[in-house]
Amino acid sequence: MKIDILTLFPEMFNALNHSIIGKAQENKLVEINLINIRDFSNNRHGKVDDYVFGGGDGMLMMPEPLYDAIMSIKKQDSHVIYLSPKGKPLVQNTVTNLSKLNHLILVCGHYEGIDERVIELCIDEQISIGDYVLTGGELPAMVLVDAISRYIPGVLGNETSTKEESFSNNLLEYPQYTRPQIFKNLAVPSVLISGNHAEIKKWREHQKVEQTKKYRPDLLKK
Ligand code: 4GT
Repeated sequence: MKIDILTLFPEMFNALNHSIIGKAQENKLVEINLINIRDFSNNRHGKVDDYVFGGGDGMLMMPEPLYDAIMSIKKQDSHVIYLSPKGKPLVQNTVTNLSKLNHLILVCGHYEGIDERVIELCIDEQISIGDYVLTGGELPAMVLVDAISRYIPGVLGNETSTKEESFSNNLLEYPQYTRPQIFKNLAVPSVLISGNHAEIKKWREHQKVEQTKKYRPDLLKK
């Protein structure tokens, strides 16, 4: 998968050069391409923002550089996403669907956001990562890249499955333990060291429901 990210702050995305997503890039499983919107400014000072018509605080990203930046990379099979608090709240099902696409273009707003006409002309879908406001769309874009990359074959070791994890079938994961068997007087549930794989499977399925009841009862109603 190729992901083009349009931003005024490409350096923020250095976070994606580490750990699992960093490895995925090295292995060419996901190609992340950062585009600085300022490079598309027609102004000799590199101006990319302007005052908001009608008044109000803050600056808005100008339409021209952003439009030109998007159009310079947009192809037939591109899916253009604007990260925005107005977007559809991101859920695991959206993540898996997006992971099947060939080319994503992620548009990151900053300041007060972008001119509405760019949304009208260029954006296929708006996505929000939750009901709160941030200073820019960069962190949401990174959240999306991370969540999607996990579903690209080869990104997670084949020992790590995305089939049995939290939110698949709207259930949370069962609790997990490693050594030592007793830690601060707390023992690992005995079934897990019984060697009885059928019992372990049964226990884990039961725990998924218990964990969901305890932490996210709202998921059980879905
Ligand atoms: C929150 C989210 C988001 C922002 C979210 C345009 C300028 C939007 C600042 C940006 N805040 N973007 N995508 N909840 N702020 O996803």
